[in-house]
Amino acid sequence: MSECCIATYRLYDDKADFHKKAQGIAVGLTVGSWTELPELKKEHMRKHLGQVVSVDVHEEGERYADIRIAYPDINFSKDIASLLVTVFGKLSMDGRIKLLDIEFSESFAAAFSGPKFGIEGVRELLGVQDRPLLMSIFKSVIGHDLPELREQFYQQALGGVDLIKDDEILFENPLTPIEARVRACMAAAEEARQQTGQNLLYAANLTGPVFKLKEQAQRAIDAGANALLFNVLAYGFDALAELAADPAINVPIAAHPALAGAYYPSPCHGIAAPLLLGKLMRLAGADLVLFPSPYGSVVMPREENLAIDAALKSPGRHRTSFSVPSAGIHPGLVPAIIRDFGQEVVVNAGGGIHGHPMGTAAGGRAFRQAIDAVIRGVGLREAAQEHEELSTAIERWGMLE
Ligand code: 1AE
Repeated sequence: MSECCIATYRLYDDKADFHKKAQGIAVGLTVGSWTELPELKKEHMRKHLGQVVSVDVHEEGERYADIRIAYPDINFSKDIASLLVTVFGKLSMDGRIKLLDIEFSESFAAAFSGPKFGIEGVRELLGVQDRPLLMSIFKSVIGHDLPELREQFYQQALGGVDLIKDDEILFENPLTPIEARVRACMAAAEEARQQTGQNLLYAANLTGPVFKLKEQAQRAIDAGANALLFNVLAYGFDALAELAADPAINVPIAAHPALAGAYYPSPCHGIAAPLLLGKLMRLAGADLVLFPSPYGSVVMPREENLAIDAALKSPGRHRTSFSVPSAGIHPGLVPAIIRDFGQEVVVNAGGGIHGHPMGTAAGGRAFRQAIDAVIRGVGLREAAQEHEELSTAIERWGMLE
């Protein structure tokens, strides 16, 4: 058989013949009909025909089957839209079925350049090798003018964060258009660097009409942006892939998971999180991928988090991407984050930094103190005895023991 991408589905049904269903999908999503074709036509269509690879039926509890189907590469072009429409286009609306995984063929994967920087490249840009990174999120961005955003940025930078990202809901607006915002924030970054000695990446939110994204990215980069934030699922994976493959867009891209909840949480519909936020994000070229953690305000089960992390970091053709477990993160969660994700992780917080009772800069310092304590093998409570910022954060938000 020629090169194929293999899709795995979980299909729920009380009484269906799953083998027959699988055959129906393999034929229906490729040549459309098979048995009715005359022999000559069959021969001609054979190279396009989907093949059932396996059917694994589970009868205990709710009845379901995990079905694997191979789709010949010659049926679709080498872009993520064609692949997804082939394997789960109409099928996504046809009963209780969830797309769990796709194994990309060698030549399909080879059509994508993947992350331009990856974990290694981002670390190199920052000059930080020996600890998890810390990212902070602008909070309260709408309605603020440039001096207000600049001050907010400066305070975050003073706290010792490695990356600062725009809030994903900050779009082009007359008060803080992207070029002016980037100039103001990068000037604040330089001012803070004089005090902290620390490099910093600012991920400006890339927004606007889809066909103008590259132009917009270029303007941000020309203004000094050294990273970008991108709402990948709103624009589509191929928009990210185009940006990541463009040599002129020579900065890391952080993928925001906005809209992901419309795809992954149901057990019997949608696209599984490890595929959506792991495999596909890495293939499309995200250097950093945000997703809800198991412990914060918006949560995702721990096993799904770990499977995303594995998809982003496992050895493979493309550079690895940073996991950025997010939403409701505070310093008391740092031990759990490092336990689950190891050192190759970005600790990311908005409210957990700006909401610190001693202010935004202290919020950043509390996180850095927590990270340093965990790396040194010191308990947070013990470290908190030496650091007022950390002890105040633990008093405010507690800690996961
Ligand atoms: C899963 C995305 C998290 C995010 O974008 C965000 O803004 C989090 O903010 P906090 O840390 O919950 O305030």
